[in-house]
Amino acid sequence: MKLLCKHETCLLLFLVLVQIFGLEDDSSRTTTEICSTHTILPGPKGDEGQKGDSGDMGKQGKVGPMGPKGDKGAVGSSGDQGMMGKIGPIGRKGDKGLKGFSGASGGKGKAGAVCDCGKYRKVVGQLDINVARLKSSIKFVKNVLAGIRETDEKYYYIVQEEKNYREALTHCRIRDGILAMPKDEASNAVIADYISKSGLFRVFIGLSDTEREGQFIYADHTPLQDYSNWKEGEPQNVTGEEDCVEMLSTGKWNDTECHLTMYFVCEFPKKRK
Ligand SMILES: *[C@@H]1O[C@H](CO)[C@@H](O)[C@H](O)[C@H]1NC(C)=O
Ligand SMILES: *[C@@H]1O[C@H](CO)[C@@H](O)[C@H](O)[C@H]1NC(C)=O
Ligand SMILES: [Ca+2]
Ligand SMILES: [Ca+2]
Repeated sequence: MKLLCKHETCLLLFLVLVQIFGLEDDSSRTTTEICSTHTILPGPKGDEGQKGDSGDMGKQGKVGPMGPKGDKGAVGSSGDQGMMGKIGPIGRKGDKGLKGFSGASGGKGKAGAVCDCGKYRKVVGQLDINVARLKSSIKFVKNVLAGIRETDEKYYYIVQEEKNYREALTHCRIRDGILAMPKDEASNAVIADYISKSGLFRVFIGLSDTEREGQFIYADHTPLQDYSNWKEGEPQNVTGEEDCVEMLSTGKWNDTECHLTMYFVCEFPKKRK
């Protein structure tokens, strides 16, 4: 009993009893009562026991509290150089500087190469000729449109360019015409009116006695027929060089020198022969 009550088994037994009978307070008291009432008086103290073996190593202790802040350390060594930074924004435009001194004049240039321009010059020359011809043609057409006279058979046109007789002949011919040949009163009147209305005094007509003095022949090589309209006293062969004929604004004819220059009248047939 003594062993029973002092030992854990005794307590365990009482706990079992408590569980069985559901008496907490009573059972604890009962246990005490049981153990006290059944206690036997202790014996004399025993001899000191042998020294026990050293126990196992204890468990690792808990982490201690944080220690106090340490003293400030010495300045560290300088670090490596950092990478180059990004390019900054473009700055504002600076003020205009003062004008610099003018530099020394450059050296003389090298002599140019000789150009083989012969053929080009020839082409350009031909172009000039063509342009001149074209201009002449345009002027002719313009003047034709400005004023022209006609009969049933022919057109008459006064070219207002001063030419000598030969040039006048050519001028009419290259335009498929001929220096005007008044062969009757009607055509002579048309030309005369044309001259006076144009405000002119005289023009060459296609009549001359170049081949044989006194034998006047038209530009188409036909001789004077039954019509002529000489001014009184003409042809008079004054200088011996009056082989070409001009018509005055009155319609009268006068033999005159062929080298003189004046306007002239061309005629163009309406029907091609
Ligand atoms: C015209 O003059 C030339 C040169 O003086 C002369 O030879 C010719 O006989 C003259 N003709 C007439 C018809 O007078
Ligand atoms: C006729 O021709 C001659 C010679 O060119 C000239 O001297 C004379 O003035 C002319 N006559 C008229 C009326 O123009
Ligand atoms: Ca003559
Ligand atoms: Ca004359």
